[in-house]
Amino acid sequence: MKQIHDNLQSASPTEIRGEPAALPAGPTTGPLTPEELQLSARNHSMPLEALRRDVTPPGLHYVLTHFDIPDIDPASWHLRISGAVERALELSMAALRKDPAITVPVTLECAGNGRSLLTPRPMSQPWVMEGVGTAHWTGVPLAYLLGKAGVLENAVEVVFTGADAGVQGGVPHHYARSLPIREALRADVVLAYKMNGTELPPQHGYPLRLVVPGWYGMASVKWLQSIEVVTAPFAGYQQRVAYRFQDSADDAGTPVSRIRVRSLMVPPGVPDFFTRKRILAPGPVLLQGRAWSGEGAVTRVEVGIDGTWLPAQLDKPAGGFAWRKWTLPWVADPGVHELSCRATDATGATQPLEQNWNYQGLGNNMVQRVSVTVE
Ligand SMILES: Nc1nc2c(c(=O)[nH]1)N[C@H]1C(S)=C(S)[C@@H](COP(=O)(O)O)O[C@H]1N2
Ligand SMILES: [Mo]
Repeated sequence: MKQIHDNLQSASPTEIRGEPAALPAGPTTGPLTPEELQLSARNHSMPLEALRRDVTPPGLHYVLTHFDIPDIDPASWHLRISGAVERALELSMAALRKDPAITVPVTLECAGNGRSLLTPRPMSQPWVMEGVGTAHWTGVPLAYLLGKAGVLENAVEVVFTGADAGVQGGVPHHYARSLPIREALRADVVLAYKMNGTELPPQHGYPLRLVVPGWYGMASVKWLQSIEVVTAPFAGYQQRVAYRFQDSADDAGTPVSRIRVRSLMVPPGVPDFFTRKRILAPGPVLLQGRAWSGEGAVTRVEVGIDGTWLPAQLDKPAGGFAWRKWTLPWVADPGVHELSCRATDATGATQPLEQNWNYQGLGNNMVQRVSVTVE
């Protein structure tokens, strides 16, 4: 196992032997492919009814895993901190649990959320709109450990590498991402070993993961095994090729970082099993949902009823980067209605009515529309 990892770690794209790995085709308008179905069965979203809860239980929180979920023995596992530091560190789980801990409520959202609603549709995990969840993450502040190691003056980024490996875009690699030094030193960036007060589940990064509040999920590296302080920008696959806003395959694009403002609602009434269209009895109903943004606090949520926007009531947020509950009382009258919700954040950014297209289908935050038959 270690040998395979070491080979992957040092392999460059030109060293791939044998059959080249299948690359996904470009964006398509065709029916969902078996490969997309396979990905969407492995990587599940959060059922929208879970928006009723402030904190998402692990089994309802969305999951996105590029390769396989590693099976890590916490007794032999170590976290290595190295690179442009005064003292390299090697820490066991037992040692990390003795360090000071913080708990941070964080809304995580996959950068590809909403991808399957795009036309043409980029070929990857075909999220609809529920690739999101909010958990309380407990662990050691990253800044505390970087302080212990002593970051050198010439450091520019910190690279986080997971234990999971595979091939993406024809390139063998461990899942790895970097953060600029100033983000890595934020007080709320955490190396978490607990989710909602209990041990991290295997699919969420056991025994240790990074959580970067406010950033799209790709930054929060799971199954963390090493942290390297570097003096030049990291050029790993998940940094330089994946997670970029691009117009086309050959556009260098710009990196994806913080979560764009978004809101979702709990679809009212009951669903039709197959279509999931909503059926609701006439009369008063409390519409509710959650809104979040990684750019600044959510300042406004409006609910659209057949195209008329009404201001929703906002509850107190649970934290700087945790979603905020909104409610709006509505009296449903018989007929077919279209409900929607739209949030605005402190930067003035508002959710678009139509999605701006990009090549990898990232950063989608267009308003959700729910069709309801009142009868
Ligand atoms: N090691 C590792 N970390 C990872 C990933 C991965 O595939 N491997 N996926 C990333 C992506 S794209 C997202 S959206 C989040 C999902 O976190 P969750 O599965 O705990 O919700 O984990 C991120 N961290
Ligand atoms: Mo993601």
